[in-house]
Amino acid sequence: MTALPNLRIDADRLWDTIMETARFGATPKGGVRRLTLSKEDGQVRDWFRAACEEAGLTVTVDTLGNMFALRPGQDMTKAPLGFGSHLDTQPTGGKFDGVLGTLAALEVVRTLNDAGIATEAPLCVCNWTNEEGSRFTPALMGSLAHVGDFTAEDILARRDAGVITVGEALDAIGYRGPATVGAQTFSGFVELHIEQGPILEAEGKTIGVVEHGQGIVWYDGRITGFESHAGSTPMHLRRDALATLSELVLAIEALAVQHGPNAVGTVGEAVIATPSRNVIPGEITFSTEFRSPDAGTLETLHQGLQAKIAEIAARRRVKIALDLIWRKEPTHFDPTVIAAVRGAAETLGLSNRPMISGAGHDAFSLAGIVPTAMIFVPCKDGVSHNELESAEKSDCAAGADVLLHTVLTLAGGRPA
Ligand code: HGY
Ligand code: MN
Ligand code: MN
Repeated sequence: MTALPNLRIDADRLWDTIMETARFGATPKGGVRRLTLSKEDGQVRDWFRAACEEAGLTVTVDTLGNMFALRPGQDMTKAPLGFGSHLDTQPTGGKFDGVLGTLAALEVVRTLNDAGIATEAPLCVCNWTNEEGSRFTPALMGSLAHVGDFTAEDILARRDAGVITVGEALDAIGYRGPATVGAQTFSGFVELHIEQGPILEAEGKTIGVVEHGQGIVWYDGRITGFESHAGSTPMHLRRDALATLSELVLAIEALAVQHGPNAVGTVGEAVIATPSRNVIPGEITFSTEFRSPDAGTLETLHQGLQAKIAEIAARRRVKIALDLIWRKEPTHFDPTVIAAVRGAAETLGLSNRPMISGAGHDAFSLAGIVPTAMIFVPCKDGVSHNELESAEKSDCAAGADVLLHTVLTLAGGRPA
């Protein structure tokens, strides 16, 4: 129980900020296309910086564009409590993925300011660069570099499909900041996020108390067959890269189903090198991923994929190269922070249940270095990474109230 049980965020103000930022990259279908380090990302970052400074926060930006907005505490010898999320979106993204957690953190600060409340520990509102991993790999890029999983030099040199580097993209929007990656310290980290799945809505629960996160393995693949005439090449002589990928996609799906329900597998990208309607595809690049909350299952899926690739490649007389480009072991969040989240939900009289996160989040990165946990709220039909993504205003406010009281518990808040 915090010392201020009746304190609540301003639900209208939070909702208005979510709707206001949705215009940066707004799509005709009502979604948001705001790829990391794009012009639209630069616009929302500028908006976010101005809003943080207007709330009295001191904003610093590191080499990879991670944004940290600091609110002083009464004891400045303490490391700040971090909270926030990301503002970049998928190509067919929505208004809430990442945005809710980042703007709810700003709303918490605005609420504390309005109420004249000081916290013992300083607070740090975060906007992490490239959580989505769609334009540049890996996902969770800025926060993973922050915790040391990748060097800033490695990340700066990564290229998108248009061969622009992260460094060039940062410079194009003015967000290659002066601060050293990883220099910002935290006493802990809390992230509010829409569930991006169907459980809370189906059970009529308002709050997910997230205790674990799935492990994730990402691969880049290349299939090399042989281009030849679509009309004159007999079926038994073909080395068809697209037919090979089609078989591999179904094999990946079958592996995930076989190891379900705690396993998922996806092929999200496939590019025929030189497509032509009357040429048998000779070369295809693709990406694929597996996820599971169980490390052993991830390894089984990995081995199963290797075996399938060897069998299909031999039978179809093609070459299949697969590079494991990113592996994040399953995340276990911190019991103290989990208890603070659950306690806040109970204080607020909000229905809640423990959860495992299917999606990846920056909190997965931070959990490797400081006590961390997450708060989920429902989204409509569990849909996300889709322009239809939607959430209820009341649920967004409830999640932000849980974030507020979790912060008060962890950072020690009292009337100034
Ligand atoms: O891939 C993920 O889980 C996250 O949405 N980037
Ligand atoms: Mn997200
Ligand atoms: Mn996402």
